[in-house]
Amino acid sequence: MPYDLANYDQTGIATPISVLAESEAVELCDRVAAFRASGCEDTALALKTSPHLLFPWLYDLATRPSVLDAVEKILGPDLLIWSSEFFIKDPNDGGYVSWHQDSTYWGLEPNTIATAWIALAPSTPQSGCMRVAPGSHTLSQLPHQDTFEEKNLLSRGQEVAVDISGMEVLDVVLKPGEMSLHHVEIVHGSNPNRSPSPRVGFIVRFIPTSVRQVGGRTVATLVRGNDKYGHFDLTGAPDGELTEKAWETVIDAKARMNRILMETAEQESSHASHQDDVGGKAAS
Ligand SMILES: O=C(O)CCC(=O)C(=O)O
Repeated sequence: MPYDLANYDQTGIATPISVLAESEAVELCDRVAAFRASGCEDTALALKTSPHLLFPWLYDLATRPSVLDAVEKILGPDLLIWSSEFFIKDPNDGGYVSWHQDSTYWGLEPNTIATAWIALAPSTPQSGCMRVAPGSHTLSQLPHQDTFEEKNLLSRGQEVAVDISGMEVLDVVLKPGEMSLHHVEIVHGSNPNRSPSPRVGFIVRFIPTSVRQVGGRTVATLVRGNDKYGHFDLTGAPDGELTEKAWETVIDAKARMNRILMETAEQESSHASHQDDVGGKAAS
């Protein structure tokens, strides 16, 4: 079965989708490299914390008609960007991504959520391209464990706590300027970069305006259509590159999100200890 937009509901992945010329992607990749080499002390934070709200040229990339047209085919006409981030692996830096489902900690409902993975450099098995288990999004939410492993590029090193060795795996090979779209519940991960050049993916998380954040109110960017739900405080394009206002927006969004995630984790652990109590009482 081809992994195209027409089969996305069955496979959970659509790839490759051409969204910009290879030469433009290479130019953008050079801008990312220049920023990384600039000595700015907040480089890592900026590249990980919704950089589409910090750099007008990344906002433009995330909202290109070629990107939004493809996303609209999956999520419908009213689209928000919930977040964006870079996943960069330098040659032989050992960075990898454990098998996981994105849905695990995001607290978004329902699960009509898609990630655009836009390649700014070649993404191949040698450079550690993303790998997905097509169809695994139909398994719903699987249990995960946090490993906090140093080389894992995920913040908690989360990985699925089920044996996935029997699943079919697809290498999502992309040329610079191509993207894939994946479902929030597809099982995916990636190996380290063993090629001589960096693997650079710009990742944009899209939701329809009907999706809501459980446990609190945070920020999203309306990029197509209308928002008749009002589940998020809406932001627009950044007013310049790394401006004070742009940073304020990003830091505020990050703080709100962290608070929600912390409160959700606390509620989950108190629910679990209550269950233990109940279990203990029942057993005694
Ligand atoms: O870039 C990678 O290798 C993994 C990306 C990923 O986990 C994601 O986009 O959700």
